[in-house]
Amino acid sequence: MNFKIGVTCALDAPVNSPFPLNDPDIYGTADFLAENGFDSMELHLLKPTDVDGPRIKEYCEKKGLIISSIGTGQAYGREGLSITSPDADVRRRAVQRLKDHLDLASLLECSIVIGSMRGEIPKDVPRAEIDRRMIEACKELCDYASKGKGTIVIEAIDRFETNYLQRAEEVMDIIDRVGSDKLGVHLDTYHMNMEEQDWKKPVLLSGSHLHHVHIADNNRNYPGWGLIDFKPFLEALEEIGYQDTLTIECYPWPDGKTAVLRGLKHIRELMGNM
Ligand code: LER
Ligand code: MN
Repeated sequence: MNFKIGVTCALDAPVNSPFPLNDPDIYGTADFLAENGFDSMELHLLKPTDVDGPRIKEYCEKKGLIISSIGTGQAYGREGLSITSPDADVRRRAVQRLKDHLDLASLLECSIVIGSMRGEIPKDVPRAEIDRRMIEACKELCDYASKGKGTIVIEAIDRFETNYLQRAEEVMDIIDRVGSDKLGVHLDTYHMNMEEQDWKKPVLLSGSHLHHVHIADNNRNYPGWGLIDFKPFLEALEEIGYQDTLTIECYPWPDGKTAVLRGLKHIRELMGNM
């Protein structure tokens, strides 16, 4: 068993974000990853113009580093951009920001993550209306993505961050209703640990639609620091023939670099023993 392993990397995210490598010098971050045996990096960006696309593409290619994905959630946290917002203008601006990220993703041949930017279900709005807005936005984004090489994944996120799309089955419902192969499932073991009932079933349910994985322990520290036995999860990934990356998304404890080095070692040991 041998999956590609990467890390979520930010430029200037808030200190306690689950982005263990958080440094404006993205090239230095790429150097660290390449020099320490990682396969990929995920770029967490407020706007795609926060990086020089052609330059980071060339730099990572030279280092043999894959850019797996673009994290987009900062636009929700810092600018309130949600594709299911009650405000049509906010929805429009959120979709446009994701289209801008898709332009970068097309250049980098990677996915964009719809995490927090899917918003949540307000008390006074029926779920069906939020689903309608989500499906409408995803259809527009998949249509836009079909003109390039970028793809889209929807992350299942736990109840303490959102009340919308917390489990694989909910994300799969949206994917089925959008009906585009540009749209996939993104699972995160930290969120799964709170919302799912089994480590294998969500993976098997997602099957060939699973295109991105974040891995962290139950306490959101690096895999190996907490209670989770990742073996059944990794076995399920192998069973579906998962080909994308396992991206470490954890708190920078005791510090970012130590965390991801320990996480890499833990996952590699598990893969080696399976
Ligand atoms: C992003 O990948 C994630 O898992 C969320 O918890 C971030 O808010
Ligand atoms: Mn995640």
